[in-house]
Amino acid sequence: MTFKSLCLALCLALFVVEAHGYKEYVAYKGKVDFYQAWQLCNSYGGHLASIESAAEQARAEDAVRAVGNFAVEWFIGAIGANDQFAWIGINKKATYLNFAAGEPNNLPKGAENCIVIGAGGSTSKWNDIKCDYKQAAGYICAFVRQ
Ligand SMILES: [Ca+2]
Repeated sequence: MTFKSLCLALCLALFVVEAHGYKEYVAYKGKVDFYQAWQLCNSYGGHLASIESAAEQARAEDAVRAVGNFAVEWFIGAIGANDQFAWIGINKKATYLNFAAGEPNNLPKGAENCIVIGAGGSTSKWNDIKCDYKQAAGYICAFVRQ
């Protein structure tokens, strides 16, 4: 194997690991809005949680159960409107969605551009909510492990 092809193989391997890093989720209590939650997760070395599969949803739920429950809301890291959302921490369109029945309703009209897990009947499903909402119990950060 030439040096060039070895280097290419290593770079590709690193890219694959980076692209498919395992996310560890941690929920933090704190009555902060979306923007503060986003900054806090960044300051901890993670990102306000992106959830891209049912498996990741299950791990995010476990993180909440470690410190609280779903009778209250927990911010996760998507912004958007109606059913079009993007994960800000990883710059990806949200394709896995887990909204509660009747959500996202974006009410009052056009005002709900962030997402929380919880509330509304103690479900772990999602609800779109105002980004400056300050009554959430906390927020969930994701830490990508290599
Ligand atoms: Ca809503």
